[in-house]
Amino acid sequence: MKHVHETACPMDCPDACSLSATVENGRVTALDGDGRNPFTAGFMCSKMKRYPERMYGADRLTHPLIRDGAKGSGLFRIAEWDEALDRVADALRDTKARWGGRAILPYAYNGSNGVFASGMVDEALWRSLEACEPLRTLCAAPASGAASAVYGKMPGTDPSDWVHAKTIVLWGQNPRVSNIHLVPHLHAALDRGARLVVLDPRRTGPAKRADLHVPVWPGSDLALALALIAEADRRGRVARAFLDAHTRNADLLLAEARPWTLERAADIARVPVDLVARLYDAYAGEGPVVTRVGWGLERNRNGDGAMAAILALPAIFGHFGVRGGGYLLSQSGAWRVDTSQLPGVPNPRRHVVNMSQLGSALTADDPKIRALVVYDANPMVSSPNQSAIERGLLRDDLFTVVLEQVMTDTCRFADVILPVPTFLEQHELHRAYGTSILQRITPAVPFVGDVRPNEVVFADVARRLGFEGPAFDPRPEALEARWLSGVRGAGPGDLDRLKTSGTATLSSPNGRPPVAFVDVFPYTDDGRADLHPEAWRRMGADVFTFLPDPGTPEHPFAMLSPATDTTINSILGELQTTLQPCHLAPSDAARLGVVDGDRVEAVNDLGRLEAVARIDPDLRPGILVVPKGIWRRNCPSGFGANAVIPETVTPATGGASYNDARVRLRRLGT
Ligand SMILES: Nc1nc2c(c(=O)[nH]1)N[C@H]1C(S)=C(S)[C@@H](COP(=O)(O)OP(=O)(O)OC[C@H]3O[C@@H](n4cnc5c(=O)[nH]c(N)nc54)[C@H](O)[C@@H]3O)O[C@H]1N2
Ligand SMILES: Nc1nc2c(c(=O)[nH]1)N[C@H]1C(S)=C(S)[C@@H](COP(=O)(O)OP(=O)(O)OC[C@H]3O[C@@H](n4cnc5c(=O)[nH]c(N)nc54)[C@H](O)[C@@H]3O)O[C@H]1N2
Ligand SMILES: [Mo]
Repeated sequence: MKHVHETACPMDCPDACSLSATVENGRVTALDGDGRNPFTAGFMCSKMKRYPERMYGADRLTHPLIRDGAKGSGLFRIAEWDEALDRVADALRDTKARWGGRAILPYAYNGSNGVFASGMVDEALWRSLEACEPLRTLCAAPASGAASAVYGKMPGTDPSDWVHAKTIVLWGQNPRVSNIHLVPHLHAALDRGARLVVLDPRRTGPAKRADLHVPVWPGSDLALALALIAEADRRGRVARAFLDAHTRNADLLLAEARPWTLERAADIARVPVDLVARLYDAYAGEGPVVTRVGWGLERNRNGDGAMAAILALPAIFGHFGVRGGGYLLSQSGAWRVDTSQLPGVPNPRRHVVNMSQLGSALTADDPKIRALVVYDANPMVSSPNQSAIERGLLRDDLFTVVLEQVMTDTCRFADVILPVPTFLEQHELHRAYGTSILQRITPAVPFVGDVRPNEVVFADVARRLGFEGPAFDPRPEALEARWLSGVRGAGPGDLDRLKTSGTATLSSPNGRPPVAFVDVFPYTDDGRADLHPEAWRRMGADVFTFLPDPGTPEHPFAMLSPATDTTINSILGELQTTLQPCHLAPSDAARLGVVDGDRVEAVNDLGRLEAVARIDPDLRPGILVVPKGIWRRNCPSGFGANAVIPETVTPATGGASYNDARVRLRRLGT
C-alpha cells in the first residue's frame, strides 16, 4: 500500500516548504517538495530528504525512559507513561512546595515545530506554577526586538517583488544555506541587471557573485550602518520628506550617527575605506534598493543597535514606497497574532531567566533551580557556554526532564526522558517566517512507538497537579481555534482558505504583495517608524554606542558558528559522520604551521574545543568558522563551538552573542 500525504516542513527555517510524504505500509519512505507553497515551488532542501532516517533511526526515542545510572551516564530503563509522568508531577509539586515556583525552570525554544509545541498548554502550566519565565534569546532576539521597536514588525518586501530591485543588499545572511528558496528570486533579479552587495566576513556563495563584497569584521555592522546614515546627512541625501511624514525620532538617530565617518567605520570593520564608500553609493544610488537583513549580524554585543540602524537605512535613504524597495527580515509578525491571553489562567510576574545564560542559571544559588524541564531545545549543543551547562546538568540536586524525539546530547543528562512524535506523526499548525504562509500539518503516519505530543504531556502533568480548564485542552482543533482567535492581521476570507485547503497566505487588496508605506504601514501605535526606539530608551538601553571588539592579544581569533546545509541547528546532527571542522584562512594556517586535516584546538577562558583544520581560501585572516549544531559524538574532545562562546548578551533584548567568541588557536598534530 503506497500513498502520498500532503504536509509542510516546520523546521526553524524561513522557507516552510510544502511537502509530499510518500507512505508505504505505514512508514514514510520519501519526502519531496510540492507546489502548494508558491515560495518553495516544488523543491526542497537535501538535508530534510534525510528526515525519515532520523524518524526511524537508532537514536529515535520510542518509550519513556528513567535514569538508571549516574547523572550524565546515558543509562536509562524503559518505563510506562504513568510512572514517568508521576515522577515529573511529583518533582514539580515538591519543588514548588519547598522552594517556590522560582526553582522550576522550563527551557523551551521553538524546537523546529509548529505553534502547538510551545506557548500553549505548557505556558498555562508554567503560569499556574509561577515557574521561571525563559527569555527566548537563543536567536532573533535583536532582530525581532528591533523589527518590533522600529516598524512594529510590519511585513517586509516580498521575495517575488525582488525582480523589480536595482540593488539587492544581503547583509549578514547566507541564503544558499539558510534560505535556499530565496536564491531563485535573487538570480531572477540579477539576470535582469540588479546589482548585488554582500556584507559578510566570509566570501559566501552569493559574495562570489556580488558586485561588491564587504568582508566586515564580525560585530562591526553597527559602525557601518551609522556611518552610512551620517554620510547621508552630511551630503544632504537624507529623505527628509519621508522622515517627516512617516517616522519618529529620526533626528535623534542622525545625532547619534554624526560622529561616524566612512573612514572610522572602515577602520572598525577592518576593510579598505573605498569598499565602504562603494557601499554608501549603493544605498545613495538609484532604487529600488532592497536590503535582505539576516541573522548573522545580530549575534554579537552590538546586535541590537546594528539591527535597528540597518533597519533604519531604507527610511533614511527613502527606499520605501516602491515595489522592490525596502527590507526583508522576518515575516513572522505579518499575521499580528497575540496568544498571550490564556483562558482562565492567571498571568503572574515570574522570575525571568535568559536562555542564553543557562550555565549561570544552573550554577547560581538565587534562585537555585531544582527542576528543569527541557523541550523544543537541545541546550547541550545549541546554547552558549557548554561547559557551564554541563556542570549544571550534572548537579545531583537538580531534577531534569527532557521531552525529545531523539536521544540528544541533552537527553543524556536527564532523570526522565519523555518521547514525542515528529511532525510526520502529529497535528500542528505552522507559520512561516520567510513569507506569510500558514500551513496545517496532519499525521502522515501513526505514532512511531509509544510517544505523546508536548501538549498532551503537559495536559497530563497539569491534571496530576490539579490544573484544568480550556487552556489545558490539548486537542488539535481546540489549539488551532485558540491560536486563530489571536490573529489580528488577516484580511477577509484569508483564514477560510486554511479550512478548505490547509494553507493560507495574507492577501492584499490588489492581489499583489503589499508595498511598505503604500499598502501597509508600521504596526506601531502611531503608524510611524520609530528610528531611535523609545521602547529601548525607556529601558535605559544604550544600543547605538559601539562596544569594542572583545578580542585580546591572547585570544585574537574571532570564531563564527554559522548554519550549514546538512543540519537545522542541531537537528539531523545525529546523522552526520564527519568530525567537527575548524575553517581558517590560508595565511593563518601557514603562520601556525597548520595543514588541511590537522587536529587543532581553540581555547579561551571558558573552555576548549578540538577540531579538524580546514584551510579555507574564502576566509579573511583572523577569522575561524566552527559550524553550529555539531553533536558531541562528532566533536573530538566532546565540545563544540558553544564551549568557547560567552554568555554575554545584547543590552536591550538580551540576545545571544555567539560570534563574540574570541580564541587562540593551536595545532595539536596530524
Ligand atoms: N540549512 C540550514 N538552514 C537554516 C538553519 C540551519 O541551521 N541550517 N537555521 C535556521 C535558523 S534557526 C536561522 S536563525 C537562520 C539563520 O540564517 P542566517 O541569517 O543565514 O544566519 P547565520 O548562518 O547565523 O549567519 C549568516 C551569515 O552571517 C555571517 N556573519 C557572521 N557574523 C557576522 C557579522 O558580524 N556581520 C555580518 N554582516 N555578517 C556576519 C556569517 O558568516 C554567515 O555567512 O537560518 C535558518 N535556516
Ligand atoms: N554556536 C552557535 N550556537 C547557536 C547558534 C549560532 O549561531 N552559533 N544559533 C542558534 C540558533 S539560530 C537557534 S534558532 C538556536 C536553536 O536552539 P535549540 O532550539 O535549542 O536547538 P535545536 O538544535 O533546534 O533543538 C531543537 C530540539 O527540539 C526537538 N524537537 C522538535 N520538535 C519537537 C517537539 O514537538 N517537541 C519537543 N519536545 N521537542 C521537539 C528537536 O528534536 C531538537 O532536538 O540555536 C542557536 N545556537
Ligand atoms: Mo535561529
